[in-house]
Amino acid sequence: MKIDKILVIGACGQIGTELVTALRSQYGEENVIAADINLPKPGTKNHLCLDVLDHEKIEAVVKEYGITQIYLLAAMLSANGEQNADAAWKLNVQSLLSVLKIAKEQKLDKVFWPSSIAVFGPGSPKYNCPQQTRIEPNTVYGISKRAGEYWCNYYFEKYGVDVRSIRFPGLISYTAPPGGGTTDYAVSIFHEALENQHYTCFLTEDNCLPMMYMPDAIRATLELMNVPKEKITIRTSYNLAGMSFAPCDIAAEIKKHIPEFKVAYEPDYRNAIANSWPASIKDEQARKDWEWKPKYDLKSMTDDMLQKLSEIKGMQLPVVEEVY
Ligand code: AKB
Repeated sequence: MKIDKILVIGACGQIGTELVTALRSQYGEENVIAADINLPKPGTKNHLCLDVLDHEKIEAVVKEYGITQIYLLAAMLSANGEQNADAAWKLNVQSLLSVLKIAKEQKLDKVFWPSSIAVFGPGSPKYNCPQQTRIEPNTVYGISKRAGEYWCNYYFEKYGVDVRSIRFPGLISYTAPPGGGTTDYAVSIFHEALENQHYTCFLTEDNCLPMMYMPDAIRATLELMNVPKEKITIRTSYNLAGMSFAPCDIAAEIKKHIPEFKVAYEPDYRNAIANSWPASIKDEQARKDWEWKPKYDLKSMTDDMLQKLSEIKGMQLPVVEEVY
């Protein structure tokens, strides 16, 4: 029987940190190689230092370890991308082209590559944005993700590379921080609420965005990668919905646990990026093709985030009496 050998590139990032753990429980620790440009935490097993722009090195790793699947997670997100356009384009697109080429030449079984709701632009429907619609991104990150989606489709159509992709909303997690995105506020707000009972938000209070709790995002990735090939009808990238909220909604939810919590609003350039994206997403194709269904909503995500983060920080959440 053929053994699946998995390479996760960008393993120390927000998705990678949790995905590596999930993949290791599915495939076994020895069969999942975590690779990142950053050094791992001491004691981490099966970790390689790897620059995703080093095509020869990735190819050598694939051959040496007999890799059958690659999860390519390294990317520069929307906010940082606007400040470093050339570097963002190079990192986001060249790395994908490199992996797709290796997948074709080394006949890999599968590739996973995350896209984003950032592919949508001001011309896309604001609410319940569907899979197929006007898609005209106006950020470097969004353009790179849209180009990447077409490259995935191209390698599937032309060379049969089984590459699968999800357009992730903003991701919220307590294990690793996000790095340089527009939706990062939805993670920072929890840390600041617990530590300082105050947060200054870089979006306006009503700027609503699609979001998802990391356990749902990890489950979605594993489900998509495990579904039989024939069931996949989208070879660009699947819309995926979790929940939608604005800063004032999440602030109100946190206040239920930390009544003294206050938020100030000082919108910056990231507010315009958020304005160009849909407020909510319709994911009917993912629900149809691989029976996708999110588990977490704003309330259950907030309860869990505050619980887990206060444990990590060694803090006690105040006991708030419910008023009936
Ligand atoms: C970002 O804010 O750039 C990312 C994303 C929506 O892909 N979290």
